[in-house]
Parts: sequence; C-alpha cells; structure tokens
Amino acid sequence: MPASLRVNASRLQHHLDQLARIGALTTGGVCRLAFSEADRQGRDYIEARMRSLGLAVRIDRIGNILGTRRGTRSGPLVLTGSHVDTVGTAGRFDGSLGVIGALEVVETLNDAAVSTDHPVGVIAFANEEGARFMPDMMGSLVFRGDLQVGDARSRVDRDGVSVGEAIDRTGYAGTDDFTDVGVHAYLELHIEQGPILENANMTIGVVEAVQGLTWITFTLTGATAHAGATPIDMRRDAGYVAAAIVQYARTLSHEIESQRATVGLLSLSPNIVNVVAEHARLTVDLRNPDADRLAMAEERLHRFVAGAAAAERVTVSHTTDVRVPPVRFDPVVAGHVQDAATALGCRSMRMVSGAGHDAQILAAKFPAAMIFVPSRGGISHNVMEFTSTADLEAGANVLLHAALRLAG
Ligand code: HGY
Ligand code: MN
Ligand code: MN
Repeated sequence: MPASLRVNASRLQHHLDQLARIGALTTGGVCRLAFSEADRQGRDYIEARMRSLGLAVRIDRIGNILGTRRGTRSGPLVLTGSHVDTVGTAGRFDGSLGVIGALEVVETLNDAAVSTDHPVGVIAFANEEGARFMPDMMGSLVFRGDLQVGDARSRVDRDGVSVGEAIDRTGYAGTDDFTDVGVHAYLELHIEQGPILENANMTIGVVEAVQGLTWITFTLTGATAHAGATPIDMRRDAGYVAAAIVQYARTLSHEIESQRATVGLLSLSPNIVNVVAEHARLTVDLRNPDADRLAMAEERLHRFVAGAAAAERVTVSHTTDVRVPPVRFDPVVAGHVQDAATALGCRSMRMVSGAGHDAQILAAKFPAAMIFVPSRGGISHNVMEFTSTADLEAGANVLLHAALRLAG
C-alpha cells in the first residue's frame, strides 16, 4: 500500500498559499525577515499545523520548531524540513516548500494510517537566510551544536537590534534544547532557485552536494572632501575603492572555475551628491563547489582590496561573517531520493546546489540529502519565484517515498 501513496496536491498548494499571505508584499512576494513579527506569525502557522496533525511540538531557545510523529520504536528521527524565514524580496516557495511539504507528507501518512519504524520529525529552522542577522543557517548551526545560543542572540542587524531583543520582543523562542535529538537521516525538499532543471527539462533534482560559501564585510575609510574643488590625486575616496571591489568580484567569477562572487550590500556615507565618500561598507558573497578554489578566491579578493585601498590611501577592515565549506551528501540517502524519483516515474538528474541550505549544515553531522524541483526562469530571491503545482506535487511525492524508505 505505501508504494501507491501519494500526497494531496491541492492541500499542499493551499497551505503554501496560506503561508504566503503572512508577510505578503503588495508585489505578490513575501517578506518574513528572521525573528520579525511576520516570521513569528509564519512560524506560528507551522506550529498550528503540527499540532493539528498530532505531532509532539518542541521549540528551542533560538526558535527552531520540531514536530515529531511517533514511530513503532523510539530512537533517532527521520527528520525533514527547511525554513520559513525569508529574504526581503522573497517568493512563496524558498524554504516554505520544505516545511509545508514535510507537513503534507505527515498528513498523507496520517490519512493512510501508515506507521513507520523510526519516528518522523518535521523541523523549521530559524533564520536560515541570514538576510537580517548573520550568519545564515543560524538555527541549524545551533541545532548541530556549533553555534551557542548566547552567541547567536548577540548578533545585531543593521539597525543595531540584537537577535536576543528581536526574539524576546516577538516571543519567538522556546526553552528547549535539541542537542539530544538523534537524527537517522535528514531530507530537505527545496526549489532549485537556478535554471538547471528547467533547462534540462527535468522535474526532480537529486542533490548530491552543496557548494561552499563565504561572506565577508569590508569597511573602507577615506575622507570627505568637496566633489568640485578637490583635485583627484588629493582624494581618499572610499566610494571609488568600493566600486573597484564590485568590479573585481565579477573578474574573480571569470578568473576562477565555478566561482561566483556578489556584492549585494553596499552603503556609502555621507551618501551626498557633492561630497566624496568617507566610508563604504560592502559585503562580498563568495561561492564555489571546490574548497581550494573558494580559498583561492578569498585570498585573491583580500589581496586586491588591500592594493586598491592602499592606492587611494583608504584604510580597510573586514569581518568574515560566514564560512561554510562545500559538502557532499550521503550517497545512501541520495540513493533513496533517486529510487523514489525513479519509482514515481519522474524525470530526474543528479546535481549540486548553488544555494546554501540547512541540509548543508546538518550533513556535517548526520546523513542528509536534498530534493530539488524546478524554478521557472531560474528565478529566486525575487517575488517572481514560481514552481508549478505539478512540480511541487512531484517533489512532495519524492519526499514522501524517500522518507518512507528511510523510516521503514
Ligand atoms: O544564501 C543562500 O544561499 C541561502 O539562500 N541562505
Ligand atoms: Mn532556502
Ligand atoms: Mn533563500
């Protein structure tokens, strides 16, 4: 009977649409920045779904929420989930699909009164995006025991609000601690957020690895000066050096194989039309599937920044905010994903994830793998993000059957 089990696509779509109403933007997208009121309401929606499905609910001190469905025996969980916090210009699928899809899997098991050997856990990790508070994957780093809650609570956003203040204000956190939670395997269903599956006309991505990422924040300090009266060779223009770094990020992406480099945040001060910029603050997001190339990119970037700053007599300081190595997923777990996709008759391909995910953090400690479904136009972190109901359904069915294979 389990082989014929299928998820309920309209129920899946319905709950995705309901969640997308929380933090809805007028542009059709979603904004639920970590630990904001909207994020808490989104997390509350998940909690209510967990309780309505009879899951035992626990919330830890950073706000990770875990719902557990009993197995015939206790012990390590087959854990599946993702995140419901979003970037500021999000669509309705990034993260949400992995949590809503996991709950749909549980509801399908409940409807069919299917019991599993291992308990099945559904988790929503807090602050996966890192869009407001760095590092990203904050909740899964705390879950893995590599980031202490006190350290996480001390991180501040660009307005100087700390994670602790934001959490306490919204009542986001619980009192629990998940370091006792045993994980037999972790599965994450997620949209691809790039163009690979669509270009290959595939429905399912069997994700075998995730590229590494490094986030660096540079602070450049020059001197304000009159934009008209000051000769060029007298200037210490932080904005000019910042622009050179933006340009060099693209050069790095062309020079080093499989390298991506992005300046997503850039602020100048005093940011006035006729004043040479005294300060520049910018982030560089470096990605590469190969650890050595990622290290080379970091090294070349720092060398370039030092040279460009010195030439303009601008001082530079930096913080390395995130450094997550590339990971390869567990071949057995990825094999179950592949077998489930094949058994369901889905067109599938093996691939590496371009985006970072909580599964990347868990993979360092537990057997993990991911399931991707296509993003239309390869668009994500953009309100136009879209995946068809049919593809969502296929992904959730692969999650259902991969989880059943792992849970017994
Ligand atoms: O940055 C990432 O790759 C993820 O969206 N946090
Ligand atoms: Mn995501
Ligand atoms: Mn994202």
